Amino acid sequence: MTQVIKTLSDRKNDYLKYESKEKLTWCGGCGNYGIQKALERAMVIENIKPQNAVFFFDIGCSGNGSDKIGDGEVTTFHGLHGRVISAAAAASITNPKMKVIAEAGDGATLSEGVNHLVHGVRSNYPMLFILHNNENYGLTTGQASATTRPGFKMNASPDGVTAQPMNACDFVMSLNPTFVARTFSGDVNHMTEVIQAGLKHNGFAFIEIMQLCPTYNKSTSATWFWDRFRNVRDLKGFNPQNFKMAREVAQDIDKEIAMGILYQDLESKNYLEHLPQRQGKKTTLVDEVSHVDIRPFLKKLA
Ligand SMILES: Cc1ncc(C[n+]2csc(CCOP(=O)(O)OP(=O)(O)O)c2C)c(N)n1
Ligand code: SF4
Ligand SMILES: [Mg+2]
Repeated sequence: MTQVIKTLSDRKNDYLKYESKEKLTWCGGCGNYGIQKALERAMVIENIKPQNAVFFFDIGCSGNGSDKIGDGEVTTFHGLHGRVISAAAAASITNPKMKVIAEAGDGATLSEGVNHLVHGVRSNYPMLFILHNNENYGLTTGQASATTRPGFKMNASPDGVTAQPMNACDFVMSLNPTFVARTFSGDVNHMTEVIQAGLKHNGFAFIEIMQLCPTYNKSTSATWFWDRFRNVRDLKGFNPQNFKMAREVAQDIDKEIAMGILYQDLESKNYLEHLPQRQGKKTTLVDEVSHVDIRPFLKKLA
């Protein structure tokens, strides 16, 4: 912790580049404030300069972080609902020299865009993905999402939700992932640590952040989460390289919720490293496209 503070104060100018002068419009107590702070911190500690990164945001309260990071020097892309992974994946494979970070809510990730999550994970694109799981559709005022717990009374389901909730980490683990982690928006230090690990991972790093939404999700409060969280470091014999063990601890999202790096394949090869046609290439697809002479094609069209 002392080291983190020292690193941040030594790199104050780098840190300020990630800070925004825009007015933050999330509700009081919203978990998005902490998530944004942790991400900015992790970028600075990992020494990733704004010009070497690109941030992709989905639609929703989480997506509204798009104009709340950096002041002109940070590149952000605010896409369509549920489509953030496909846009970010394209960037990650066309220019792997850039650090690609994508963020989305539980609605976008596990309903509208669940297909993109599936293929993002199994393709192992070189990117960090952060799921803001506030267990509801926040921006559209508190409808139930795929992670809302049964019985919870939400706007548009006033008698209580009846469908079973998805467990995001367990779902991702069914897709042969190479990095799965879970953390909590109320713990900036823990989030920073987990995001740092995700930024260093070679492949699709999936991080679920259990996010507080005091406005619409009153059932899972900070106290509710704190009573249940168990840091995997405190679990006897836990080894994040043991997939079976990881899947087992990821299962419970009710009584004891495991947080930390649940699984990481330290030998992971990303999507591009598996592609025969990219072997031995020193250039990126972006470099190569910029060198293609399209004049002959244009002449044909003339
Ligand atoms: C395809 C599509 N469907 C629905 C919407 C309307 N919409 C905008 S934000 C939102 C809820 C977002 O919920 P979530 O993804 O969980 O993000 P949160 O606001 O909770 O951070 C919905 C349904 C939309 N913009 N596009
Ligand atoms: S509705 Fe919930 S997620 Fe959206 S800004 Fe307010 S507290 Fe945050
Ligand atoms: Mg949500």
